[in-house]
Amino acid sequence: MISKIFCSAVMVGLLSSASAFAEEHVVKAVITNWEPMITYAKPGDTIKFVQMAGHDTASIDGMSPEGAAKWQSKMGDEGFTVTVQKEGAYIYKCTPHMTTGMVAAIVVGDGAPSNLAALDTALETVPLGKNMVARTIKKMKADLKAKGRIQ
Ligand SMILES: [Cu+2]
Repeated sequence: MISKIFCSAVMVGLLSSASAFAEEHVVKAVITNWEPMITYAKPGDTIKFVQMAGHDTASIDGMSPEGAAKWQSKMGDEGFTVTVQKEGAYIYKCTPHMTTGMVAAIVVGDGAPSNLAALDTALETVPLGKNMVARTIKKMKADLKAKGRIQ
């Protein structure tokens, strides 16, 4: 009886710790695209960027959930890793190839990302490669719709 209660307490402890089940998601730089274009993750998961010769990875201002940390890798930083803690949608770029479409998305958490409206607002202030950011948001929304996560 005592050991059963103890085991239950341990299980609750494990389940409440996001890092205990954190996953690593690999995103590849392929020519001037990110593969996959949309990565689905849970809070606490990591995103690892590979095949980075000639590329960097950087968050875009206003294109992450409220309070999320920004990131900016060095060029060619093989295996650069971002840990996503906040739920919502993140749109990121490769700086040299942003205007040719090297823009992608990370969706963290379940259901509808809470910052979709904020992304649309921030889009107006993107100085370069705005059409490519818009294209990525559109594809992400279509994918979320197909998954039944947004209307
Ligand atoms: Cu690139």
